[in-house]
Amino acid sequence: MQILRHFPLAFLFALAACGEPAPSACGDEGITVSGAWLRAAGEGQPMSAAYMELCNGADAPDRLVAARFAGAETAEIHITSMSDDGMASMAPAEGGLALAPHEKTALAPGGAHIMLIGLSAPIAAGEDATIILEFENAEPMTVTAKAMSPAEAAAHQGH
Ligand SMILES: [Cu+2]
Repeated sequence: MQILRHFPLAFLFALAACGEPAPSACGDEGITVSGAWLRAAGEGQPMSAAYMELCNGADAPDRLVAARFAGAETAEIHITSMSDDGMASMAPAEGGLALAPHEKTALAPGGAHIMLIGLSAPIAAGEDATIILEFENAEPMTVTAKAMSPAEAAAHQGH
């Protein structure tokens, strides 16, 4: 089944590139994650958000469908959108987040993020958090995200 599903896509890529293998920014090892971080959270703060870049090195589309963090009651994949009057709001991503083949998908402030809801303990800046990502096709993946203070997060967004 895998071969039948992948062959026509690989064939199309080969045609499009005149026989050259399709260039991939993601390697050929399925999904890779880079630059994972999350917002540090103080005492009594109920929520945090995690960000990262996902790259789908496979020839088939995939989806980030769920995330888990042991230090939170629940984790949701959220999309931020801007209304016509400039108000930002966020909502769970219906059906997860699409990961196009051989493309980077960024979870970043102002856009998609993993909302960590119901924190059981503060998250100190510099602390490592372990987040598990679940995909429609790929195997679950464990990611280490570094907690950043508000100042560090603001500087990080600037580059
Ligand atoms: Cu959110």
